[in-house]
Parts: sequence; structure tokens; C-alpha cells
Amino acid sequence: DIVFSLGREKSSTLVSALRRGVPPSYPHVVRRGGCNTAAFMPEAAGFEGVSGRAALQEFSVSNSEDFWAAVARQRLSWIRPFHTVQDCDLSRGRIKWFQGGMLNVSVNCLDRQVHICPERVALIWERDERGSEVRYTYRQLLEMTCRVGNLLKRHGVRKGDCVTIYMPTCPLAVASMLACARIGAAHNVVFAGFSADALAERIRDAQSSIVITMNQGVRGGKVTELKKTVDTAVQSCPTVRHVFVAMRTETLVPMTDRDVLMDEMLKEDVVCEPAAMNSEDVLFLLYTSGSTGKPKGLVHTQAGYLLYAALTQRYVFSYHDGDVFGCVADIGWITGHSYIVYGPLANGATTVLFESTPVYPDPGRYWETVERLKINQFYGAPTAIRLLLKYGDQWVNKYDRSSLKTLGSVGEPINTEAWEWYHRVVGEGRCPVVDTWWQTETGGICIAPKPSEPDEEIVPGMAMRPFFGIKPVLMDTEGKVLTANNTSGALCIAQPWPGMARTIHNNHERFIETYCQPYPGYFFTGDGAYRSPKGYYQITGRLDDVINVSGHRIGTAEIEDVVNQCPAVAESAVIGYSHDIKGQGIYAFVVLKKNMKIKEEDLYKQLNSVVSEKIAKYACPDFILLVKRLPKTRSGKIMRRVLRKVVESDLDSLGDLSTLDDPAAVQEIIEGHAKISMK
Ligand code: 6R9
Repeated sequence: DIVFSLGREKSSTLVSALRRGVPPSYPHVVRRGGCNTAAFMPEAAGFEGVSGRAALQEFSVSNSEDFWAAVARQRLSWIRPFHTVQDCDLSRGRIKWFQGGMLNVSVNCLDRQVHICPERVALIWERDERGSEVRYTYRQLLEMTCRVGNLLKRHGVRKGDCVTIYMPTCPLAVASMLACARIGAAHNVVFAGFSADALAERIRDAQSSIVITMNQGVRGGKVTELKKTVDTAVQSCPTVRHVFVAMRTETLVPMTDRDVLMDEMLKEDVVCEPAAMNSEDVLFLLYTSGSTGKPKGLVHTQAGYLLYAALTQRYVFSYHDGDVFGCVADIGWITGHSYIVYGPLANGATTVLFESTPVYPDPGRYWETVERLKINQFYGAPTAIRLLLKYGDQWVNKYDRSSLKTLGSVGEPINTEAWEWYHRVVGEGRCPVVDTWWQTETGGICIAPKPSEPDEEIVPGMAMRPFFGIKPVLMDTEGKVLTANNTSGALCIAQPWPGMARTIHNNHERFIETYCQPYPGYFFTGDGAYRSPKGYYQITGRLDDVINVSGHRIGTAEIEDVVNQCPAVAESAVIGYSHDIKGQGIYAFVVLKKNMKIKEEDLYKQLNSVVSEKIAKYACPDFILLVKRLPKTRSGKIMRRVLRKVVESDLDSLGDLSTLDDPAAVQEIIEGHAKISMK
């Protein structure tokens, strides 16, 4: 009778749970244990004496192997079961989970759902043109994925190859990612806002032989020439054999012998045998910025990543069967990978692919979309919230948001004002706001207010609580663990978890140096954090030379490298400063070569075009200040700390300038900056 009383969607959950061998999480389970832990997470029924969500978190950390083994067995479909839960040594950068196990990620995301509920909607493609959304069922997505898989195979893609995907968020991009997973190739999605040079660098580093792209992209009513960018990029990528071209618009683009129209997939079979992959085979590379000029290709593997993405999507957002999950990120970033594609699909969710911008055609776009698609969980970036806040409440109130249950935030700290507005206006004060802290490196959310008991407090602007299996620690400058509360330090994670990146592609040394060596035995995040008197975490920002512009990571060194390539430039220093909407803006200090005569305006134009050409538009400086020299130590190191203080108008805490090679340099910079800020 449980089946009959639950309605269609719910009863299918029950059937699916039973088929997967998961104890169903329905009322009879609740009553049996006298607490709701097993109803909350079925696996918890097997963890003796664990009652309540906080206890479950503690158990997941102190009995990490038992916890992850139970969850992995029950939430993933295995071709062959694993024999070893984990084999990790953080101090050596050795991270392996679920060894001996074999599975296929696309089967876990697609075939599993098709068996139970083939006509459930997997994707809603919210196209740039408002009101023209397109739905794809799980059956259709599986067919599309198989066709792409077969097409790739026909063109020589084999297990272990790497396919670069240069596409905006759209169904074919998702099918391409899953097709790679199906045939055992790794994917390398490059954000479609990156320039030809940035794309080429990533294709070369990944040794990719295939690129999948589109004729043109459409976003915010504007067309971008994606195929043209790929054509330029592959000129310097000898490894590329084929470029596959999907058609987003009707505009024809020049094609060469190397190019293949994606339409060819229609000739392919809708069945594609899934490859049996080892847990630790590579699932994807994803490039992100570090503190040097060269972006790093972080490597995520199959089982651990998928499990972690699925579990966090379920529990941080209180996702339930039948919900429509709306993550408005771009698939070019890790948020898109984990919370548009892998997490939601592994849980059988309906996931939204948002192609547009928050203000197109007007600042009501998000909320109109929420109303029309009946979105239950909305996951966005603080920068967009800050922008929309400025347009006023009327754009929100115009639309029915009663479907919303949870609001999420990611990418950068969310300031209290934006948090309050999100909670009070967008969520009408009734939806928990989850500020989720995590990174490309962590694979999925590590710190967030949820899961926690329904009545537990959520503090504005704080990520607060570690997820299952996550043990955060704060370190002092000497590398000692800070045990007290009400204290700040470098944020590390004390033990491995299944979702973490395994290495940097072709550069394990750099992986160890960046993440494992700063605090031996711990994973170093690069962020600083504060732990409140109650033990809640608040992220305070990066400790390295990485800045965060509208939630996009960029290394200051990357920008400097490009600026320094300008013929007129002798040297430069780039810093981040706090920006109303973008979170951080970019400030470049530039020293010209001797006897260089160039109009300031021309120089600014040149610098902006070179940065957008070599990296991306979002990396262009907001301010450029021409100076005669930069503040440097006697050993020649640029003192960015001093520049930051000047820009923050915090002249009282410039600190000790006696180590400076030429203290007069600072005065010149102070005066120059004062002029700029008056403009
Ligand atoms: C998921 C993602 C990671 C960096 C990270 C941190 C910042 C992300 C945050 C946050 C404060 C949050 N960050 N979420 N800072 N509060 N909720 O953004 O990955 O692009 O790799 O950026 O973003 O500085 O280290 P990624």
C-alpha cells in the first residue's frame, strides 16, 4: 500500500530504490529506529548507534571507509564490485578509491534511469530565446549519447583518448561529455568564453586529438563565432585530427577536410556498448588557474567523483525524486560538471541547462525561468545576485517562485546584503540559502549549511558545516593545526575524500607541490577561513595570487604574462581589488619600456585587446595605472601586498617599507591611484 499511496513519481522512487538494493526511505523505516536518520539516508540504517545528521557527519569522518563503502555500494551501479575502499597517502599525493571496481559513468547517469523511468525529463534546455525551452527525456538523452559515442568511435576515438569540448551549455555538450564517459575517453571541456590562444594551450596540454564545437554560440542575444575560434586555435595544435561541428544557428561556416558535421550522428546506431572502466581511470580534465602563468589540468576519475557529486547534489540541496534542479552555471566550469551534469543525472533528476544571462532580455530572466520551468532548487553565483539586487525587487516579485525549495550560492563569498536579499526577496524567507564552498580540486561541495537538521540555524554569508567525509582544519603560519574556535587560518582538509582531484595532467609534481607539500599530510585549499565560536566555517578568500572575478578564477600571473608581451610594456603587476558586483576587479600596474612613446588611451586599448585575445574578456583589467617603477624587495620581488594596500586606501597599514628597494616608488603609486579614483 505504500506504493499506492505515494503517487506516480514517488512510487517510481521506491521501485528504483528496491531495484538498486537501497532500503527505501519511507515512513516505516522512520518508525523502526525511533529516529529519522535512516529515512534521511538509507545507508545510515547500517551504521550502528548513529542518530541524527551531526552524528552521521562525525561517523563519516571517523569511520570514513565504512561510510564510503556503504554509500558506494548502494548508490552506484557496478559492473564489478570494488575490493579496496581507499588507498591514499595525502603526503605523497597518492589518492585511490574503490580499487578493483569497474563501472560506467554514463550507465549510472542514463541507462539506470531509462530502465525505471524512460520518459522522465532529463534535460530542460533553457535556450537564450526566452520561452523556447526544449525537453529531453532520459531515453532521448541516452540515444543521443550513444549516437555521439558511436560517431566518436567511427572517427578513431579510443579508450584513454582525450576529447576537447568547446561548447556553451546545451544538450549536445552534455551528450558529448557522457559519450566520452561511455566509450572510456576523457573529456576536457573548455569554457566557450576563452580565446583561441587559451583554447589552443589547453588542447595541446591535454594532447587532445578531437575537438567538439558549434558553428556559433548565442548568449544574451549576441552571437559568438565559436567555430572560427576553434579554427584559429587548431592551427597551433598538430595533435587535432578532427573537429566536430554542431549547428546552433543557421549560419553556415567554412568547413575543411578535418571537420565533421555533428549531424552525421543521425546515421549512427542508438545503442553503444558502454566501456567497463576502472574506478581510477580518468573521467575528465578541467583546466583552472593557479598562481603561476600556466593553467593546470586537474584530473578527476570515475567512481569517486561521480559518487561525491551525486551525494552532495542530493543532500546539500535536499533534492528529492521528481524535483527540477536549476543550476545556472556554465558547463565550462566545475560547477557545471558536478551540478548540471553528473550529480543530478546520477540521481535521476531533471536538470536545467541555462544558455542565457541573468539580465537578458531583462533582469527578470531567472525568476521568469523559475516560474515557467517550476524550478525547485536554484543554484547561482553571488555576482549575479548582487547585480540583480540593484535592479530592485519588482523584477523578482513579478513571477511566481512558489516552486522554489532551496537556494544555493557558489563561486565566491556571498556578502550579507546579497545573502539577505536572496533569502528574503527571492526565497520569500522560506527557502534555506546554502552558501556552498568548494573548488575544481574538490570535485564537489565540501562546506555548506546543509545537510543539517531542519530546524538548525543558518548564518548569512557562511558556508558553515563540513559535508560527509570532510574534515576541515585551520593552520597557523608555522603549519600547526589551530584547535580553538574563534580563530582564522589556512584552510586544509585533513583526510582524503572520494571526490577530490587525483593529479594535475602531466604534472604530478606540481600537484604535490601545490596541494600536499604546504602542510604535509593535509590537502591545502589555497583559501583562508575563519572558524566561529560555534565551530562554523567562513571562507575569507584566497591566500595565493589567484583572484576571483564574477566567480571565475584567474591567476594574476596569467594576466601579467600576457600584459608583459605587449611591445611597449617593460613589466607589470596585477592585483585584485574588491568590486561591487564582480566580487573582485582587476587592477594592473604597468611600467613602460624606456623611451616608449604611446598615447595612454592607445595603450589601454592594446592591453585590453591582447588580454581578451590571449585569455578571455573577463580577464581584462578594470583599471590600468602607468607607473615609472613597481615597489620591489631588494631581491627584485614585486610587493603586491603594498599595491593592494594602496588600492584599498589602507595607507596606515602599508607595513614595513624598509625592505623596499626604492621606497619612493610607493609615493608615486599612491598619487597615481588617487588620480584614477577621482576620475
Ligand atoms: C566551485 C568553484 C574555487 C575558489 C575557491 C574560493 C572560491 C568558491 C566559495 C568561494 C567563498 C564560497 N569560492 N565557493 N569562496 N565562499 N561559497 O567555484 O570552483 O572555480 O575552482 O573556484 O572559489 O576561493 O578556492 P573554482
